[in-house]
Amino acid sequence: MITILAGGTGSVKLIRGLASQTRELTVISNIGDNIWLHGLYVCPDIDTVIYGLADILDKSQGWGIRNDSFGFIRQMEMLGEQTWFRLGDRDLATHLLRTNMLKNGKNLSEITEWMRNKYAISTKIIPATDNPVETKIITDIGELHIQEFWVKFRGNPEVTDIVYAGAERSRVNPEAIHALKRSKVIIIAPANPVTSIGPILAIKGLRKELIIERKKIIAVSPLIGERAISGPAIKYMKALKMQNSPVGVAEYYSDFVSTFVISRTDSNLSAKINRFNIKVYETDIMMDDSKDEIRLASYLLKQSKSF
Ligand code: FO1
Repeated sequence: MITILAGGTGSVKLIRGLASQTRELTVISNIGDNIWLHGLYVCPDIDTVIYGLADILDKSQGWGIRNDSFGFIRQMEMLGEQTWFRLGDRDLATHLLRTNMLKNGKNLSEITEWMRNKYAISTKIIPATDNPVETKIITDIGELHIQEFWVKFRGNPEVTDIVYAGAERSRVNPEAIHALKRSKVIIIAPANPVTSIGPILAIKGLRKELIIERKKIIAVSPLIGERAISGPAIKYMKALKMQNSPVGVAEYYSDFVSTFVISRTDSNLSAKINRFNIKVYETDIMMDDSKDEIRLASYLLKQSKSF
């Protein structure tokens, strides 16, 4: 069994690659991006993974459903509502059903399980916690929900800090702990370390469990050189005074990661990462198409045979 800690857009490619190699895959999903909008509970990372595995994801934008229409959001705009977060019409069904189920007493794990069954997905998807945790970006214009910072303000404000509101009160999903214990290999997706993996690590009890399992944990760098493969990782890392390179990511993960996969073009960084008592593998980590996704997934599974 394999478990992967993941965010959304940056992670779904590797998840798809792994899912093509094994039916025994579990995703522990970030929940810090979740947001209440128009009375609906939106879970972008969970939905991106579900849509990605169901092959209905809009791959060009990395979120939402392919060929969706936006009649709802146009009508909301006409009515003077805030429409900076563009919910597609078909995507809306997901948020509506989820919200109704929450109101009827189901928790996020149960709802996610129901959804993946509806889409006949064999990969298990576990929210890291069923409690509310929201990533807040502290900026020069005030505290912003991560979606506000990234989508409404296009990632422009100066970032001074990042907090995971609610994490200290949250309880780790017991199923996540069970998956970590049972897995032969645990993969940290090439996701934003601060806002996709960070909120998962902040949940009480989770990091402690990862430290116990360190020997079987392999992370894939989300950076090539000093550039993120996608998204605003560098901006967040600088705000937290992390070194903005794969070395900084390796250091951030060093208490629970024993193996780190970096781009072949970053081979000059291997020795620095080794100093954190982390083994380094170098390969092509870009995933531009499904062939790349399968290639990287197979590579990770091959390297982890020795765990
Ligand atoms: N990202 C955008 O940049 N603009 C949007 O209008 C937007 C809408 C949206 C709707 C549903 C959904 O699941 C994701 C959506 N995203 C949108 C993506 C999302 O903001 C992030 O990519 C993830 O939270 C990862 O950080």
